[in-house]
Amino acid sequence: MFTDVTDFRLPSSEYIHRRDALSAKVEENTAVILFSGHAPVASLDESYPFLPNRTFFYFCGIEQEDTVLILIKNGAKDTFTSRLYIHPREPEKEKWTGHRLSPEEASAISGISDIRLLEDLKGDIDEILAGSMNIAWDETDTSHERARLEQTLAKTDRFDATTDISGFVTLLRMVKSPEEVEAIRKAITVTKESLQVLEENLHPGMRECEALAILECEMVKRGSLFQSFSTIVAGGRNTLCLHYPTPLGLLNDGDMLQIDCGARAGGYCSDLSRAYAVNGKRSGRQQALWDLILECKKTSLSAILAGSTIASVNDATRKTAAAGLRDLGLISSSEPDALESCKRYYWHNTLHHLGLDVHDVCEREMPFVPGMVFAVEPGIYIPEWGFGFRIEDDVLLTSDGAEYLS
Ligand SMILES: [Mn+2]
Repeated sequence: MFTDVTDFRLPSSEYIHRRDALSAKVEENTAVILFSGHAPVASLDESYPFLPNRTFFYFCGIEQEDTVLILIKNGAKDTFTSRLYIHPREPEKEKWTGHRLSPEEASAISGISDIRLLEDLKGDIDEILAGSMNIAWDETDTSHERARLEQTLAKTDRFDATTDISGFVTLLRMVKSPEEVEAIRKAITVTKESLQVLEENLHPGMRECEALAILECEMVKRGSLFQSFSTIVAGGRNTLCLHYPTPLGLLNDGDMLQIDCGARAGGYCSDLSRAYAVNGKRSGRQQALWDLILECKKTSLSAILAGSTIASVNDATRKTAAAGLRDLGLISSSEPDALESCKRYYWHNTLHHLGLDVHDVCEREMPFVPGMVFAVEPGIYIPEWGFGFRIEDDVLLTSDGAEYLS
């Protein structure tokens, strides 16, 4: 099986639709200004990989540094007049940076016809500020670019007339369109195919880093250059560290191996966790924990319904975990509050939203509605037994309940 996501992206109609949805929410006479940002510096002239600001990306689909999106709503129209500011094509610079988007390419991706050059940005912003327009932006954006705009605004009387769109964008992002679900499905397929290759090659004596290399190789080969998060590969006692950061250990005969990984497609994340017996056969205790986690998963899945909340799914799942841990003798009958005692072994939340971010933006208390996508990951960790694990799958909430995407 080989799923190729090198060219996968959402159609520009998605971005047009999202801008229309935002336009219906902002007041007349507003300019929304969003920045793609810049790759953070790792050290000296070395940078971390670039991931565009997610609010910016959500409204235009552009993945190029230093790009600026301005959406203007004025009295004349219900919808935005949209402009995108990009770097010019510069063959000399592109010897180092690689291909920069041409105006035509930027237009095809975003569905925006008015593509301008960054050199026009300052003058255009001055013009907007000189008028009586309100400024809207994403206040969760920590980029230098937004900080600079903030300084400029502080010198004008426009500063008190700024609007933060991040809350509304969170509500939009929480419910996925069919195109977004398709992107997440693609990302999941890449992850599953990569896990399959690892499973076929797994054997005692292998190092954690070799398992990591197999997974990364398979995901990158399929076109997922940057994963949804740093792949977690942990064997034996290392499974007791949830975000185990140094996968160099040996995978021994009799160990469990925890994998938590996710490829990306079209900017969208997947998030799967698997637990493998390194020698291919689970021991008695490993099987007992496996059965209990699957039992928890069944509870979680049936608790994910329209109207449920993150808290209600957590509570239902913990009840199943507590009962199982009592049966295994890990919570003794003398402990009066099994749910409280369960916290010794059940360390993290059961689920989170999944989308452009792996732990996607959300209103935590908000009741679920169809179209939401979750990663569901019940996990139990037993220090006395020297291991623990989670099994994680991604689901779409439909009007009939949770449907597996993975
Ligand atoms: Mn997860």
